Order: sequence, then C-alpha cells, then structure tokens
Amino acid sequence: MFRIRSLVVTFLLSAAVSVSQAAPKVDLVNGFESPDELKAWQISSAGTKLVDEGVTQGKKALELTFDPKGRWNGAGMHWSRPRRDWSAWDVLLIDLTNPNDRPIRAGITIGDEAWNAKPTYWNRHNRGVVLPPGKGQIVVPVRGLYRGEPGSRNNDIKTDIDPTRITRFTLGFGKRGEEGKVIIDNIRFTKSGRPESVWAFDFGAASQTVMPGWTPVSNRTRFGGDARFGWVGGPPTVSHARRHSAPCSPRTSSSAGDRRSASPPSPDATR
Ligand SMILES: [Ca+2]
Repeated sequence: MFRIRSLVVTFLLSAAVSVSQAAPKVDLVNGFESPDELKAWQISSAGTKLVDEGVTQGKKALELTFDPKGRWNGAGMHWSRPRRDWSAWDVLLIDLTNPNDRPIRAGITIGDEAWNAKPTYWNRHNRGVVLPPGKGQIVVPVRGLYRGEPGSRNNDIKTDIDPTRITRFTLGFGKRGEEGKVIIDNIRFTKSGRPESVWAFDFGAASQTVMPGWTPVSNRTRFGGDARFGWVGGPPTVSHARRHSAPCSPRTSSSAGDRRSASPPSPDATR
C-alpha cells in the first residue's frame, strides 16, 4: 500500500484553493522584442521577422516562414547556448500562434551531457505536438524528460535527461516540403505556484514526464529513511508501472503484497 498520513492527505485536498491563487514565478528566456534577441538562436527558415501578431509578451513576436526546401522541416530554431541548469524551474513554456488554416506539427529535441557523450536519436528527448490554427502553447516539463520517444524510453542510457546538464534545445515546425508560417513569443521558465506545504503526487513509471511542480512516484519510491512517503512491503512490479493511458486496475493500485521484482530506490524517489 502507499503509506501517507491521513492528516497530510486532508491538507492536500483542503489546499486546492491555495494552489490556484499562488502566482507562478517566471524567468524570461526570449521575448523576441529586438533583432538582438534573435542572436541567441540559429534559425533555419525562408523568412524571419518580428511582428505585431501573436504577441503574448512585450510588443513583438517572431514570425518564421517555412522553407519547403528545408532539410528536416519547414522552420527550425536551435538554442545556440542553451541554459545548462533548468532544475530551479518546473516547466519551460513557449507561446505559439499558428496563422495557417490547418494544423501544423512542432517538434522539440533536448539533449544533456550524457547525450553529448553518446549523441544518438534515442539518447535525446524527442517530443512532437500538433498545433491547431490559432493561439497555442508548448509545455516542456523540466523533470521526467525521457530519452527516445514515448513508446521507447531510455532504452540505451537508462536515466532521464539531466535537467542540471542541458546541452541542446531545438524547435522544429512544419513537415519537410511544407509551406506555412508560425509565430513564437515569450519563451520562459516557470515554477509551480504550489505552496511548499502541499504535496501533490504524480504516479507513473520512473521515467515518466512529471506534472510541473508535482512529486513523481514510481514503483521504485520506497517509504523509510528520509522519505516520508513511498511503498512499503515491497514495491509493485515494473509491469504495474508501465505507462497506461487507461485508468489503473484495482489490482494495480493496491498491489501491496507483490514482491516479485522489488527494485532499489532511485535517488529522486526519496524526496
Ligand atoms: Ca515579445
């Protein structure tokens, strides 16, 4: 069973109002207000200009026109000197406007020092999203950045991307050969408004993408020592911690006696 004091559970629920009232902290990475700000990026596109449309910060945003002759996609942005340590923040947010009359694809790749030492596709984080027409946003949780793809995670290097040793961050828009545009503004790190006195747990596999500001709980999270929460009596099996989109079965969520594949606790599972 998952042991947590009933007093804490009650407080967690009763603090829901406080969560919504807390103002998130923000650290602006790029607001695209002047040509100087573009120098932070290596940009591949058929056209780059600062525009008044799609602005969510300041007075300008960056519009990229797709290059149908682009090697990988319509437009790309490579953060020339990405911030190395993201660990003080919970999430990286990117405001986007799709001015086209159809959805466009966006892709993100993130690498760290371990990826530098073994720079394969499967050792970096690869994430794809579809942007419908109009305003949208990409949300990149700082923790739980798996390597590879959602269906094939951490198969070579077994640990998630280390948020204290980031070496690569790229954005890509549109498919190869596609025509179109995208508008970008207000790339920023934010920290959850969750009060420090509230616990919020995100259950999933050890390499899951974690809800910003929440504490990850996997089958490796064990109770005891300095850990004030965790599994007791042996963790559930790894198969019970797979990433199912469907709700867990009653057996999965109450597998207290399942000791068949107890795993050692991971360092971040005891926070
Ligand atoms: Ca701006």
